[in-house]
Amino acid sequence: RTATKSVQAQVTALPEIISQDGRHMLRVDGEPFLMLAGQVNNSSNYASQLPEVWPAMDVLNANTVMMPVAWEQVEPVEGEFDFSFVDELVSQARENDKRLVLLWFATWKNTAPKYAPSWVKLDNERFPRIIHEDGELSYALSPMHRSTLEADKKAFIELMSHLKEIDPQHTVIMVQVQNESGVYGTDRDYGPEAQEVFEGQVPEALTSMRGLESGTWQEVFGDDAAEMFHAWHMASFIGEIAAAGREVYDLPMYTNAALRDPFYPGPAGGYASGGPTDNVIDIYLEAAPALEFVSPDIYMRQNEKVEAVLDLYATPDNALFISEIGNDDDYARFFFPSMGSGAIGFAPFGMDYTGYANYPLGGRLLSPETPERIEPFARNYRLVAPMAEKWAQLAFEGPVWGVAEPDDSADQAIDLSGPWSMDVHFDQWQFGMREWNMRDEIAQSVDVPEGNDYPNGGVIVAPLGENEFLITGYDARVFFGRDDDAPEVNWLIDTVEEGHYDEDGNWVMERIWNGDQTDYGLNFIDRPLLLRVRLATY
Ligand code: N0T
Repeated sequence: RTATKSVQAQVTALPEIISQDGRHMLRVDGEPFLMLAGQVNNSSNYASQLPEVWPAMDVLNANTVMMPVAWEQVEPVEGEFDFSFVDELVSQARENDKRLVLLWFATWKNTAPKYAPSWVKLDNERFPRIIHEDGELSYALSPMHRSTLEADKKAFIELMSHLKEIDPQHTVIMVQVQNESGVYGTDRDYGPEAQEVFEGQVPEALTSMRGLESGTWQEVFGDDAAEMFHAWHMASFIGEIAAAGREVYDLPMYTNAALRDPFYPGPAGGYASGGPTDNVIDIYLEAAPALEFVSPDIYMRQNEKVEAVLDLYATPDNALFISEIGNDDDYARFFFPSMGSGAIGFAPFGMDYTGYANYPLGGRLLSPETPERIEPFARNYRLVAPMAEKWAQLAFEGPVWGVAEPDDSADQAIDLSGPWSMDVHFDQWQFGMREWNMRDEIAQSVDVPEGNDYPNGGVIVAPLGENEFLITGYDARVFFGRDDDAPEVNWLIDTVEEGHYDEDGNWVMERIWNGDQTDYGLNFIDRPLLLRVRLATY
C-alpha cells in the first residue's frame, strides 16, 4: 500500500512538518506519517555495508532508515563532488521499501570535525578551531569563521541539489544538519575574533525573544553568557546551512542534541556547550528558523529522566522526534511515552549488522543470529504500524497519552489494592496502569506477575470522542475511574471492542470484550491488541 501510494503521489507534495494548536505532524506524500525509524551505526554509510543494514531494518519493522552522509565522503577533494553513495542508498532504499532521513556529518559530529574532509580538518588557518580561555587549542571547529561556514554550506547545497534531481518521489523525507553539535571542555570560543563579538551587544532578536533588556553578553546573561553566546552562534551557523539547503530543495530539516542531565546538568562544557540542549531550544529556533525542530538523543535508562526530556523537547514550538535512543532492551519501552508526547518518530541507534555495538550506551552486538535483541523494538513497531497514520492524525488533532513500565515494575505489581502506578486524566475520566509484565496469570489472579528480565511494557491512549478511547500496549493492566474533580455519578464500561483500522482508516470490530476480560482491568499481554473503549454514566 505504501508503494502504490508513493507512486501515485510522485512529484506531488514535499514532505513537511505542519503545526496546529501547539501540536505537530509530519506529512509525506500529503499523508500523516509516523517515522518508525532505525538509525544505523556511524560508519555504515558505504555501499559495502548496505547489505548489513536492510535485513536488520526489516527485522525492526522500520519504515524509515536514518543514514549518515559524510562531508569527507562527498567532497574528499575541495570542489570535486561524489554522490555515488547517495545514489546507491536511495535506490536500495526504494527496493527495500524504506524512507530515508539523511544525517549531514560535517563541521560537527559529536562536536568534532572528524567527518570533515582532511583539507578542512587539517587546515587550522583557514578553518580555525575553538580556543579555550587559557589559550589551549580545542579539537572542535569554531562557529565564528565565515570560511568554515561557506565551505560546509557549499557542500551541503551540492548535496541538496543532487537529491532534488535524483529523488522526485521523496524517498528522502528529512535531513539532519550536523550531529550533536556544541563543544566539550570549554563553554565557548575565546579566540580573538570570538572575543571581539562576545564583547559586543547581544542581538536584538535574542533579547526580545527572551524578554530581556539589551546589553553585552555578560550584562544580559551573567554566568550563562559564554554558553548562550556559543549556542547563538552555533545555531546561526547551522541554521544558515539549513536555509541554504532548503532554498534549493525544501525538505524538513532539524539538528540533534547530546543531552545534558535534565535534573543535574552541571556546567556547560561538561555537556556539549552550545549544542541544542534543553536550556537553549528557544535560541536554536530563533537563530535557525530553517530548522523545524531540535531533537533529543536519549541515552538515559531511567523513566523519570526520559519523561523529563520528553517534556522539555515536546513543546508547542518544537516537534518531538526521538532522533536516537539506545538500542538496549530496556529503552524500547520509552516508545510509549514518546508516542504519548506526540512524537513524529522514534529511532533506536545502531540498528544494523555491521559488527559494532555501542554498549553500554546501547545494547550488545546485533547479528542475524540475535533477532531477540531487536525484538523489543520490533514488537512496538508491529503494534503501531497498522495504525500509524491514524495515530499521527490523532496526536495532531488532540491530546494523546503514553506511559512506560517503571524502572522497577516489581514494586507496582504486588499490591492489587494499592495505588495505580501512574494515572492520567482525560475530561471526566482517569486511567491507571498496574501490574506490568503479566504473562501466564492474568484475570482474577492476585499472584505477583512473574515479570521479565527488564522493564518492557507500555500503554498509549487517544480519545476518539466524548467518553471514547483508543488503547493499545503491552504487558500492562489498564484500569478506569472517574477523575477526582469530576462530579460523582454512577458509571460503567459500556463497551470494549477489539479490532483494527482498515486501509481507509475505518474501524473494524472483531469482537466485544466482556466478563472476565473487562472485570479485572483490561489486560495487554505480549501480543498486538487494539481496543476501543466506551465509558458511560447512568
Ligand atoms: C551518539 C552515538 C553516536 C548518559 C553514540 C551519544 C551518534 C551520536 N552520541 O554511540 O556516536 O552518532 O549522536 C552521546 C552520548 C553521551 C553520553 C550520555 C550518557
